[in-house]
Amino acid sequence: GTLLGQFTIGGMTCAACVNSVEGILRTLPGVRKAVVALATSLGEVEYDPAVISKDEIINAIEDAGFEASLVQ
Ligand code: 9UX
Repeated sequence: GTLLGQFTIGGMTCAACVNSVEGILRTLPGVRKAVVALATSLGEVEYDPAVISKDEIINAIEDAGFEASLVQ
């Protein structure tokens, strides 16, 4: 199955940041879809919980130099 995770992402100040975060998310194993919005600092990620966890998704965002926290 696939779950939807919503994350608040801090530190994005331009469209290139958004592309960077989306690119990182889309390379992660288990991530099926990732959409990041600059205006709301929100990222929506469809992922397979058998492959990757919410914490691993957050860690990947933070490793790239942004802040991330779980919305739900
Ligand atoms: Mo450009 Mo966006 O260095 O933070 S990618 S401002």
